[in-house]
Amino acid sequence: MFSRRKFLSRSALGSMSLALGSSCNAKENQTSVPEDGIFTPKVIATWKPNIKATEAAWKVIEQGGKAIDAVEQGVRVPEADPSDMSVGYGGRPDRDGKVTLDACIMDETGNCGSVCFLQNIKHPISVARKVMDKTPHVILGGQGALEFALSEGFEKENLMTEESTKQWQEWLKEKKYEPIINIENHDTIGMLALDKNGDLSGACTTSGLAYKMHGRVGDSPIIGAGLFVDNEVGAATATGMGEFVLKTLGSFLVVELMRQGRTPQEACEEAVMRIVKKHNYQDFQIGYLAMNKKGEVGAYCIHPGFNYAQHQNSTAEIFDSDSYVKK
Ligand code: SD4
Repeated sequence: MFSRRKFLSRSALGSMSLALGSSCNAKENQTSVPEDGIFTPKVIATWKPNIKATEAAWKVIEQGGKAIDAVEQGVRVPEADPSDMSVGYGGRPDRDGKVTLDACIMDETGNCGSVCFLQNIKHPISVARKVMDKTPHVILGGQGALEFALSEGFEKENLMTEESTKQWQEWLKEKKYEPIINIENHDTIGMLALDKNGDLSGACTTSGLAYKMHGRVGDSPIIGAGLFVDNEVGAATATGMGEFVLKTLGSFLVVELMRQGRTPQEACEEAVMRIVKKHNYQDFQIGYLAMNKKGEVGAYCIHPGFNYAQHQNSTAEIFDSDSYVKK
C-alpha cells in the first residue's frame, strides 16, 4: 500500500518543547525503551525516490531479519540504480569525471564500517559492511579500500553511464562549481531501521557532491557526521552539503540530544539550528532524519524540499520535512 501525505508541521510543537528544554535535559535515556515494551519495527530513508529502498529493507524486517541486514539490502537498491545520480552506479562524477563513493554502516552493538573515496565498485555499502565484519578498522579509503573490495570478491566496474557522462561533458563547458539546493544534492540515501527485536541500525551511501574536487570526502562515510546509531537511544542520518554536517558532527549531535530527552524532531531542529546560527546557510541544504527506540521519527532541514520515505506495517509513505526557511 502506498500513500502520500503532507508531513504535519511540527515546528509549533517543537518550539513549545524547546521552551521547556532545560527540564528535558535532565531526563537521561528517556527514549531507551517504549513504555509498553513493544517495539514498532520501521524503516525510514532520506528522499522520496528511496521508497524503493525502504521497501527492500522492510522485506528483511518483516521476515524477522536484523536491522543491519535490512539497511544494507535497502541502500543497495539506489546504489545499483543508474537513474539515481547521487549514489553508486550512474552517480555524478567529480570534476575529473571520476565517480568516487562514500558509504558507512553501523549496527546495534556500536560496530561500524566505512569506505571513502572508493572508485569502480557498485556497492560501497557492502564493502563498508565487510570492513566492519572482517577488519579491525572502521574506515578504508581510496586505493586501499578498492584493493580490499577486490580481495573480497567485488568486481571492478565502470560506474559512469551515458547520462552521467553527457551531463559531465556539459558541465565541463563552463566548469562552474555551484551547488543547487535540493537538486545537486538530491537522493543520497541515509537509512535507519528498527527491527522486531527493537534493535536499531543505519546505513548511508553516496557519490557525494557532483563535480567536487578529486579526493573530496563528505560527511556520508564519517561515523557521527552522516550517520550515527546508539541502540540505547536512537539513530540519525544526514543529507545535503556534507561540509556543514562535518563541521557540526550532526548525526552524533542528534543522537546525543535524544539521549538528553529531546524528541527526534526537537533533536533534528536543534542540529539544524547549530548550522544556521554559525554559517551562511542561504546557498546550501542540510536535512536530518532521526528515529528513537520507540520508532518515533523526526526530520528537519534548512530549506523546503527535503522529504523522506517510510515503511511500517507494510505501509509505504512519503513525508515532507518541516524546514527552517519557510516557503
Ligand atoms: C555529501 N552529504 O557528500 C553528501 C551529499 C548528499 O544528498 O547528502 N546528497 O556531502
